[in-house]
Amino acid sequence: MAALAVIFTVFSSANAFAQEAAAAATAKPVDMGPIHKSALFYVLLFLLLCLFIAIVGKALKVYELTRETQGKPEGINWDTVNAIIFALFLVVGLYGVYWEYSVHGSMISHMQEAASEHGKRIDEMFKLTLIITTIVFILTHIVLFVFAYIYRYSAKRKAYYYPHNNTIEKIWTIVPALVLTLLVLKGFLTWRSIFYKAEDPNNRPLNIEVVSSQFLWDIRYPGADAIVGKRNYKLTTAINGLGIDFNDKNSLDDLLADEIVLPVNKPVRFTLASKDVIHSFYMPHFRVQLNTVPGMQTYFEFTPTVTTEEMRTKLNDPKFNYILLCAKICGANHFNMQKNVRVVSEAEYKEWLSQQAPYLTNDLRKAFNLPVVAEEAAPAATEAPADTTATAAKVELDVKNQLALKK
Ligand SMILES: [Cu+2]
Repeated sequence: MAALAVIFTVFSSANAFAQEAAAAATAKPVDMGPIHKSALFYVLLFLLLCLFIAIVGKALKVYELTRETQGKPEGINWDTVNAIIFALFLVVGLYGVYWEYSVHGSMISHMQEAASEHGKRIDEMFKLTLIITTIVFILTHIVLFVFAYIYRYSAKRKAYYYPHNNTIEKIWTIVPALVLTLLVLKGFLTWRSIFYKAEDPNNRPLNIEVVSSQFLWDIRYPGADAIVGKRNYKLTTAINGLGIDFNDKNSLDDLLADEIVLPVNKPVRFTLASKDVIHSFYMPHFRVQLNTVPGMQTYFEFTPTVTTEEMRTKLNDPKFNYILLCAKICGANHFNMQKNVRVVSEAEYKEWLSQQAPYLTNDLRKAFNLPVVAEEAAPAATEAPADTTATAAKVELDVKNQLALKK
């Protein structure tokens, strides 16, 4: 009864925590509610099963001890019982593998086809590795459990003394080494083909800088010069959150964006950096993932091949959107660290880009001793930064509120 009480206490407090977490989450990309509940339900079921087995075990122990005190021979042959459990475990386990592949395996095809050039190669690697490891997993487990069943203890049989065999040692060293070498080599070549390709002078990549911080992504697009200017963390101030160096001419026309918009079939090169801890730049539909590391820059270049509209038609889902997520648990609001990604035609991209706000405001011009621009000269430009600053301030406030809620 005490054990049951403990189980129920754990269950109810964990459930309360799940509800609290759900309430704290303002933006819920995936509804985790039912999954939490069912996982806890199965944990509870498992603990009850353990309790049941323990009770049966005790009862059997009493039965054995009674027979012993009465001078009768052993009632249950535990070697045979264990051997049968091993065999059953194999059958149930193999069925579990089959079930897992047939039910959850379909999630691989639910994860939409790669929407980038290199993504297909990543998927090939994934499938090849999965096929090889599945075959090895099934064969080794059949051998493991079948041997445990066949060679269980028997009083009629004497164990054969077999201390060493060089041939077997060679086979089980060389075969896995060969298979692993092939997998690693293929992985290495795939990685190389993604990262070290000759640049096409007629189709130079679009440069975009993404800076991560707890719990935001800051996106900077280059202006007409197609180059994103330098950053220097020492220049970080209240009005220059990214520490952009406006002494670098390339920075002057840089633009601040609230979402990532990419022209289709054009290579794009992301320069990644981090302001605080390690985050991970993850765009699952494009098979792109790379850490953003404080103190250094990382790069990922790829070519998106399917527009958002095309993907919506393909999936028959008018609400579908590509997404950028943080794939490194980086703190309390890690789950909320995401951005919308849109892949559009070249014309739509240019139209969108022309509406983005310049990073350089008059306040920043003063700070860097640059000539201040008259207000009426660029009405859109002066209006927009104020707006984005307000949005940024609001997001920051939201995050603080959420942190306060947690406490
Ligand atoms: Cu993060």
